[in-house]
Amino acid sequence: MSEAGGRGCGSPVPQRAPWSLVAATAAICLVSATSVWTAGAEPMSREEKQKLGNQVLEMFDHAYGNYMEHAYPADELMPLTCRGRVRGQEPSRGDVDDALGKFSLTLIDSLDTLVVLNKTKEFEDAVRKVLRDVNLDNDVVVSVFETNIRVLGGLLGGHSLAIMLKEKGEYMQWYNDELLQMAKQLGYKLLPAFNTTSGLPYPRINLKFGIRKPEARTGTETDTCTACAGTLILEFAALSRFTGATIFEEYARKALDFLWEKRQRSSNLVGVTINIHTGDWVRKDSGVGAGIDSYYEYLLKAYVLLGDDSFLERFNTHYDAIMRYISQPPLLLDVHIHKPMLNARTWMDALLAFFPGLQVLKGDIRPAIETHEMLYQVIKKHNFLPEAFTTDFRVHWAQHPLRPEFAESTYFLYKATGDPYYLEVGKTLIENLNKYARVPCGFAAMKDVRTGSHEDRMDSFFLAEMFKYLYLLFADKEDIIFDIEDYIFTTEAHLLPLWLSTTNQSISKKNTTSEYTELDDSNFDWTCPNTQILFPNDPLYAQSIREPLKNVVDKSCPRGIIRVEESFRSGAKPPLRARDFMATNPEHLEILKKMGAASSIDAEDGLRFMQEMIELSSQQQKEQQLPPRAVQIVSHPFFGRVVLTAGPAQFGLDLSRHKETRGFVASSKPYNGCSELTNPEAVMGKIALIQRGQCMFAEKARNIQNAGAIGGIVIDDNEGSSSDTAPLFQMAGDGKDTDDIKIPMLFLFSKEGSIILDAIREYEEVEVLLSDKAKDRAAILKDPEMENEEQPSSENDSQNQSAEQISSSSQEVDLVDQESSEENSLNSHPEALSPADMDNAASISPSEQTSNPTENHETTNLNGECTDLDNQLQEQSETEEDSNPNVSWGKKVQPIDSILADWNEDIEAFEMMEKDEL
Ligand code: DMJ
Repeated sequence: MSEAGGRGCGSPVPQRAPWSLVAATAAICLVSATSVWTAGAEPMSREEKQKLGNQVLEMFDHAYGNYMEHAYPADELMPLTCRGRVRGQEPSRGDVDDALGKFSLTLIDSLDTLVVLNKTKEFEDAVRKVLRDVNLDNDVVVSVFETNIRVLGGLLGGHSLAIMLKEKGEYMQWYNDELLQMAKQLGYKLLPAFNTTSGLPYPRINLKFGIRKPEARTGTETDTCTACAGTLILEFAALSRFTGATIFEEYARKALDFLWEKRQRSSNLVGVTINIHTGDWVRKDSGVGAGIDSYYEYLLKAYVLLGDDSFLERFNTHYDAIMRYISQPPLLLDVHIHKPMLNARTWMDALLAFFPGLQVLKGDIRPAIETHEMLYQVIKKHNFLPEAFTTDFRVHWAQHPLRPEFAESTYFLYKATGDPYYLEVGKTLIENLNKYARVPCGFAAMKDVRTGSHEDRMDSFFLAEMFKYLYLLFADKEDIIFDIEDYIFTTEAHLLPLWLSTTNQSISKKNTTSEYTELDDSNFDWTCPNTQILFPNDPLYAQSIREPLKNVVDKSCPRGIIRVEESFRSGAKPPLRARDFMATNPEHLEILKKMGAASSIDAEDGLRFMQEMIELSSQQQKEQQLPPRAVQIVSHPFFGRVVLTAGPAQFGLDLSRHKETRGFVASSKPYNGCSELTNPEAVMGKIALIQRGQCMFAEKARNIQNAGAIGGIVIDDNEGSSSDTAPLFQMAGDGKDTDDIKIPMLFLFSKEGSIILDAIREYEEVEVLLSDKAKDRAAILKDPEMENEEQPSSENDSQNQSAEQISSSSQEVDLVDQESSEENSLNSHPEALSPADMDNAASISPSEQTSNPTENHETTNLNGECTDLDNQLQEQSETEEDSNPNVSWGKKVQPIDSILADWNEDIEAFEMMEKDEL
C-alpha cells in the first residue's frame, strides 16, 4: 500500500490531486473493506480460501503445462486436438486469428501471471524462452489492438515484475531489461499504424512490412473500433516512461484526443466504429461492451497511472452519459449516440461484464453490485456467460471463449465490499471451469453453453487474466510475493507499476491533451465512497442491494424495447408493436402510414417499429432453427470430458424430448451409408458412423436403422471442415414422410468427426452419448456402466495421456470405403439446407422458447415479478423526462425525408450489428 494510505476516501479528492493520492485512493477503498466484514454471507475460513487458491494453481498448471508441452512455440493451444494453433496451418477463423502473430502469444501473455501465482522459477524459465525463441519480425498481419494489449502488455508486465524480482535479490539477477528492449522493438513496429491524418491507428499491421503496400497486405482499411483506437495509452505510456522514448505516449494520447473530439456532443457518447480518416462514426450504437469497453477503462486507468486530470474529466463526462442512458439497472443496454433514449439492441454482450469492476475503481459500488448480480444469475443458468444474451436472459450467441471479465469484476467487488458472497461466486466459477471446460489437454472454450459442447480453442487471455483474478480473489496479502496495490491492471490484466507516473513525466507536460480545463469537485462526485463508513455501519449493504434482484433472471418476462415508451407515452393509445402487427389489419396499416408523417412521436414510433421488426425477424429466424446437439465421448480416457458440437436432424428421435442415446460407435459399410449395409453385425446395437454425401441424410438413417443401429453420426466429407469455421446446420429430411425413422441422427464436421475416428484408432472401443446437453461428467463417472472402467486418479494423471490419445492426424482412417468424392462442393449436398431455408422446426428447446407474443406487455420489476408494462408507462414518462433534460421527445417535428434517412441509417446499423462478431 502506498504512503498515502492514511487519506480518507469519503471526501472528494482535492482539485488537481497528485497521481499518488488518486491511485492510492482507489486502492485504499479496494483493500480496506476486506478486513471489515462482520456479517452477511458466512465468512470463508482461511483453510477454505487456501484450498481454493491451490485449486487455481493446479488449474493453471493444467492449462499452462499443456500449452508448453503440446503447443509451444505456437501462439495458442488447441485443447481438443492437443496441439498448437499455427496461423496459416488451420482454417481461418477470420478476425479472431488477427491476435496470432507467430510470437508465442500464450507464453508472453502468461509471464506476469506466473509471478502473481508465485511461480518465480517458472517465470525465470519463461523469460529465457521468450528471449531465446520469440521473433517479432514475422511477415504476418496482426491486430494492433490485440498485439498491444497482449504482447506489448505482456512484455511490459513481465519486465515490471522482472525488475521487481531482481531488486529483491533472489531471482532474475541476470536480467538486463531484455524484455523491455523487445517491447520497444514491438512498439516501433506498431507505430506505422498511426500514419493517418486523424492519428487513429489502422486496425491491422504487418509485423515485418508495416502498412507498406503491397507486401504488407494491409493498410487499406477505413474503419476501426473505438476500443481498438482507444486502448493504447497504458502500454504506450509505460513504454515511453520506462525507456524515455516519448513518441509512444504521444501517439496514444493523440488518438485519445481525437476520439474525445469526436464524441457525440449532445449525448457525450461514442459509437462502436469510427472512420480512421474522416473521423465519422460508422456505427452509431453505443454501449460499454464489445467495441468500446476498454476505451472507457483506459481513460480512468490513464488518470490513475499517469495522474493527468484531463483523463478523469473525460472519463467522468462519459460515465455520466453511460449512467444516464446505457445503464438501466441491472442491465446495460446499447443506445444510439444521437438518440440516446432509444435502445439499439435487446441483448447484451459478455464483454460488458468487466464494467462492474471499473465501477468499483470509479467508486460507484451500487450499480456494480446490481449488474454483477444479474450477470451471476445468467451464469448460474447457463454455467457460463454466453457471448450475448437477451434482456429476458435467453441465449443470443451461445459461445463462451472462457472470458475473464466476470471473474475480474468479482475480484474487484470482493476487494471493495469484503463480502464473502463474492468468494462463493469465485468458487462457482472454479467449479464450472473444472466441470464443463476442463478437457484432458487444457481447458476448452464452450462452443455452445446450452449443449455444453466444446471448441478447440484456449485463448491466451484465459491464462493472462482468469487465473490471475481467481488466484488474487482467494489470496491473502502474504500469499503474494509483492504488493499488488503498487500496480495497475491493464485491460489484459498485465501489471504496470504506479511509480511510472513520476518517471519521465516530461511527455505529458510537453504534450498535454487538448482542451484541458481545471477540474472542479463535481468531477469527483462519485469517486471512491468510503468503505470504512459504508460497510462497518451496514455490513449487509451489498446484500441489501442484491436482495431485490435475487430472481431477476429466473422470473424475467419477455421484454421488448421499452425505453421509448417510457419516455413519451402519457396515456395515449399504446403504440403498434412489431410483434402484434398484422398486414391484413387495416388499422395497423393506417398506423404504419402515419408513422413518420405527422409528429416526432409517430416518427419515433416508426423507428421503434422498424427496429423491432428487424430484431423480431432475426429472433424468429434463430428460433426456427433447432439448437445444436452434443456428442460426448464417455469411454476411457475421455470420461465425458470432450464434448463435440453437433448439428441436429429434422427427423428421427428428438433428443431434446427424450433421454440421451448412449452407445459404442462403429463405422458403417459402405461408409456413405447410401445402400444396405454390408456389416450389419458391426453396427447392430451401436451408433453408426456414416460419411456425408452421395444420398439424402434420411436415406442414410434408414439404412443404418435397418441394420440395427441405435443412432447415427454423419461426418462431413469435406476434409478440414470444422464448427470453428463453418456454421452448423440441420439435416433436412427427404421431402417425404420420415416418421419411420426412429433413431437419433447427428451431424459432425470433419474436424470433430476425426476426434472420434482418431479415438477409435487408438482405443478401438469408443462410447459416446448423443444428447441435447452434455451430461455432467461426475454423473458419467458414477454411471454403473463406467464402474469397471479405469478412471483417472487425478486430472494430472490423465493429462499426459491425452496428447497421444486425441492428437489429430492427417492420415486417412482405414475403415472407410474409399468412395469417389466430388462432394466437396455444396451442390453435391442436396440434403443440406441453410437455416434460413428451413421450414418451421418442430422443436425448440424449452429454455429457448419465446413466450406467446400476446403476453409480451410485461416486464420485470426488481422483485422478479411480472407487471403490466402499460400501467408503468405513465409513471415512467414523468420521471424520464425530468431526468433527461437533453431529450425532448415529442416536441420537435422532423421532416419525413430525414425520418426516412434515419430509418435507413438505423436499419443499416442493425444489419451490421447482426453481422458483427465480438
Ligand atoms: C481480453 O483480451 C481483454 O480483456 C480485452 O480488453 C477484451 N476482452 C478479452 C477477453 O475477453
